[in-house]
Amino acid sequence: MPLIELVPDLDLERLALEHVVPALLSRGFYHVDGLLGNVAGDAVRDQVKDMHLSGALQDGRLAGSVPGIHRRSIRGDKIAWVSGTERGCEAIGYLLNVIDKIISVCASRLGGKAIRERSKAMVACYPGNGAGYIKHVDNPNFDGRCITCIYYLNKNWNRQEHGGILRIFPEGKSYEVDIEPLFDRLLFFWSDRRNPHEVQPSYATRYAITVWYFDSKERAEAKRRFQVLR
Ligand code: AKG
Repeated sequence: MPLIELVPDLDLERLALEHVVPALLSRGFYHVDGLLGNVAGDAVRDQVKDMHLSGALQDGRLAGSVPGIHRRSIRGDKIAWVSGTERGCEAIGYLLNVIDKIISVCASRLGGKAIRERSKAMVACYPGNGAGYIKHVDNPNFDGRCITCIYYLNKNWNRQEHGGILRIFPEGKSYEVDIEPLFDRLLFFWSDRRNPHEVQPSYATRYAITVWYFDSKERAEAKRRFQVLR
């Protein structure tokens, strides 16, 4: 990995305290641009591109199947799960470390949630063939996922030409929120029914990395009820 300028802990703490926590508590989502800077952002992007080009990404799976409906008309991404410690995933590991630091500062300030663990990272690529992901809720049934964090990796994205917008439909609100999947942008939102969202058809290769942070109590209960997610 090239020498990168590390994001200072103090900046991450300020980001968490001054922006992420208030926005999650009031609106339920927040995004920040320029999280890692160009050098580290490029290193993450290169690793994701390498994974894609080497064939490491596989069709994203559905929680269940609907007879007669093709998977790709529901979700058309290709994905891989990584911990960030794998060879060739060092920059992704650094990104995960940064997100973990932000969430660890937020954790005790989000109204009684106990956020101590997260999923592996889902590296995702929409290949640019018009595939997207229909409107859905990440955690509709108390599976433990509490905060969704998505880091985008796409340079020179033009929504008119490339589509690929993440549209959030905040519960009970009359407006929608459009998030462009722009390079070095990190998005946070509650994973439950407060934030239904969709990925609109994407006409250029669209990369993102997603992690889900768990509420420990809900997760423990979910593990008793369901098969473990990941
Ligand atoms: C999902 O994987 O559940 C998504 O909704 C993807 C969102 C995105 O990539 O913007």
